[in-house]
Amino acid sequence: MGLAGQYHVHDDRELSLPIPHGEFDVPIIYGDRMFDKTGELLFTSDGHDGQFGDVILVNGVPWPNMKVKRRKYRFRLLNASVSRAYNLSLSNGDTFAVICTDGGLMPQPQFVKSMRHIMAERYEIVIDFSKYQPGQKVTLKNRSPDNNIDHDTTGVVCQFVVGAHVTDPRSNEIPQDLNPNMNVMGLKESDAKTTRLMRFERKDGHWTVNGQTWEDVVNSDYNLTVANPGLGDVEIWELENPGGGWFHPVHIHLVDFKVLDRNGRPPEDWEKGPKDVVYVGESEKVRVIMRFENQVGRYMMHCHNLVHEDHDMMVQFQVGEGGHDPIKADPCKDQGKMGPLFVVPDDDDHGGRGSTPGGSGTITVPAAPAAAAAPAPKVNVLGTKVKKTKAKPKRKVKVKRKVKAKAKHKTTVKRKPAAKKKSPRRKPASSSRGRS
Ligand SMILES: [Cu+2]
Repeated sequence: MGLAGQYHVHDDRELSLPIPHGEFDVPIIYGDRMFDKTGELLFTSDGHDGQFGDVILVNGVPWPNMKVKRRKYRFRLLNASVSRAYNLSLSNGDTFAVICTDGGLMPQPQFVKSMRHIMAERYEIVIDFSKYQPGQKVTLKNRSPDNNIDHDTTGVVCQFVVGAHVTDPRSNEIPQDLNPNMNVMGLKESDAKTTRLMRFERKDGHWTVNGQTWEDVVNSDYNLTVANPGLGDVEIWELENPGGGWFHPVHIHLVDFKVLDRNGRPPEDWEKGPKDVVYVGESEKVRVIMRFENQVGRYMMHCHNLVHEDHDMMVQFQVGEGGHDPIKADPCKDQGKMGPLFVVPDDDDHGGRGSTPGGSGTITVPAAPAAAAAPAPKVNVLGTKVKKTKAKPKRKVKVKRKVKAKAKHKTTVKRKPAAKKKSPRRKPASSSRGRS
């Protein structure tokens, strides 16, 4: 399920802005999880499509309340879900400001009523609670974007309870100009030397990028690459998802990029800042522009749906010539002395080898041969049914997993695809950096 944290990077520009700082600058790491009746985490990847839990944890707490003062607050949002995308809005329908994207402050703030937030994206938003009365409650809601499995508990993220008025006017503004550094955001199409197509596609049960998987990279002794831009080159990459019932959060390492357009339309308002993860929805082609600077060497690009990524939707590109070998430059030492990283529990109630996630359907996971006698466990979890916002035919997904030493089972899942919805929009020098 991974660990998630935030490093906050400040610079003089950001510290000089009158935006909320200190106690009014609050990290929010949130995501969905699934638990059994004993509170153990559960995991099932739904035929390698993804993991969709029914409990929303915010900084480790399910659906918390936060007392806020009547002033502006800045929230550093990180979606740490394995597979879930959110469409965030305030319960009263009010506008909030987006001031920062993955790579730092946007040039100008963007005022939105809602915004899509996919896995690993970082945004900083400012909510003005001075508009509300003491005691008033404001909920951060989630209207689910396409291709999620929803539960009737996943429509709410957390709640704010407004407290006393504050008289100190410092760090309580949203300036019109946030970031004069236009290194990334100043790039123009005409700066690009090369345009490359990167196709994110499921082929024969494998998650691939231009037909490649990370297994292919490993089998090439880490020499296989999808691109080799020269150091300092500007390139446009067309990130394409031909469809199939899923979206891909595409994450490019090393550089920040600017989103040029999505199927020819301008980027959403909240995407108008330096980024390194971008939503590529069904049947979408998203064009991004970037300069390959600072380092030579091999860097990764992958889908940030961790289930897609772990089933090999990851490739690498080489910038310039040479550079440190990411695999061999500093090999792990004394491996022979290391114990196992973790021990897989024998207890079927806790193993996550099969469950009924949120009551969303029946998942039958025949056990691996060695444990053939053990029936698939039935586990009660919090939450209830899958809820669909628009009637669509049920889709039966039947996936034969790739035979690997570790996973030798077949999963059959009935699930409904998510309803189509339009997502709304948003725009910042420093930020919450948290690449993986
Ligand atoms: Cu993906």
